[in-house]
Amino acid sequence: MNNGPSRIFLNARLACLTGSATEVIADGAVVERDGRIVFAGSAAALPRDTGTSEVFDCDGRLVTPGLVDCHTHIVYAGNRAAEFEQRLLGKTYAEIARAGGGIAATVRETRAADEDHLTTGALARVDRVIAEGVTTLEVKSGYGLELASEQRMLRAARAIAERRPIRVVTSFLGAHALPPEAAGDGDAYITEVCETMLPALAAEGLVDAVDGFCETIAFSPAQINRLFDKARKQGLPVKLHADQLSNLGGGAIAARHGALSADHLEYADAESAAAMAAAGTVAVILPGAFYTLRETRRPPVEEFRRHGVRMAIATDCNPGSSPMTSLLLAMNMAATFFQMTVAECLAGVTREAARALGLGDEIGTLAPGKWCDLAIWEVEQPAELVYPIGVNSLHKRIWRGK
Ligand code: DI6
Ligand code: FE
Repeated sequence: MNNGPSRIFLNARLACLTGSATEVIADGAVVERDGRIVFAGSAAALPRDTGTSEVFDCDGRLVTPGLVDCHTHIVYAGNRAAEFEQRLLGKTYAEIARAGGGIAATVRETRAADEDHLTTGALARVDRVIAEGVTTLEVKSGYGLELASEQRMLRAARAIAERRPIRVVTSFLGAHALPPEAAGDGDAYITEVCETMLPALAAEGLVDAVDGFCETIAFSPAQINRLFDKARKQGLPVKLHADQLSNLGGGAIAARHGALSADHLEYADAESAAAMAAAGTVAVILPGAFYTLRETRRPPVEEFRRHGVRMAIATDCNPGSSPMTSLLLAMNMAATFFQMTVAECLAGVTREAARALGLGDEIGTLAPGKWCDLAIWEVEQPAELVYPIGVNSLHKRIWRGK
């Protein structure tokens, strides 16, 4: 054992998320050494000499794993407030996209921005995410749609982790939308993504996973299959924007490639749910996009439960369909819109979100060996995190013991 500085967190009401998500240990303690948890459990079971140098009194507050926002497009330039106004006048998201707005509008602004501008813009949003107890953040590219701009986005994502105490996990989303210069040739663009962009970005260490948007207004199942075959040949995990606006069997496509997650899923069917359960593909529920687009079709949560599909919840923070940085609000929406339980909501932003990033062994629960990422809340029960609307009850956030 080494003798680095070490902390003990005492008088915690501990939600470890190792068993039932709402199980709370009333007199809990967490011992940290070198940024990792060495003990989490009832104070009565504490080893006699913990060798800790610093005591932190939680004063009976609820302590959960640091939150994990496992699906964001938080790096981008500009905003889409005007498009929001158009939608209020009756235009749909798909109509705006077909008319050159939507994702394409953010692509124009993002291509014109330098890396520092992208990082600075993202940091303003990341600070709001951090203020609500998030300790791990997934960040997608996908507003560049050509090598240099995708690269700037992913470098900006990496820069976030250099400038703030947060872990950043990147996803290369070159297959987000067809850029205008592709002149409608999706097959040729996917070839470019597979043969040029992905190898270059992966070689620079910018790609933790490969994502795609499988949709009638984006890429076909055949094109996504090509992309995922390539990604897996490069040894990269995959995840998919699936069945958000229509059912293209996206959940099953993701599962067939052993994807970490399939995300959105409003139109997913029982077949996709079964395939995802068998593959261990996490369903990432994104109520912010459902709300913003005034979607009426709900993700098949009951089907996911029946098949044993793990469910995560994320913000989908992006300038178009989910201009939201609050994971607490996302939990509240998942509960109210989709009738997800408090246990599912809390597990969805911790344990299952970690699993959706392939980090289930490192974060997401409070257990020995995991990173000591904690959120300490001014509440006593998990339900108090989920039921208020727009209330941030964070007391303190601990990232790797600090
Ligand atoms: N689905 C979404 O909800 C986001 N991307 C995607 O594939 C929307 C991105 C945007 O509108 O800018
Ligand atoms: Fe998304």
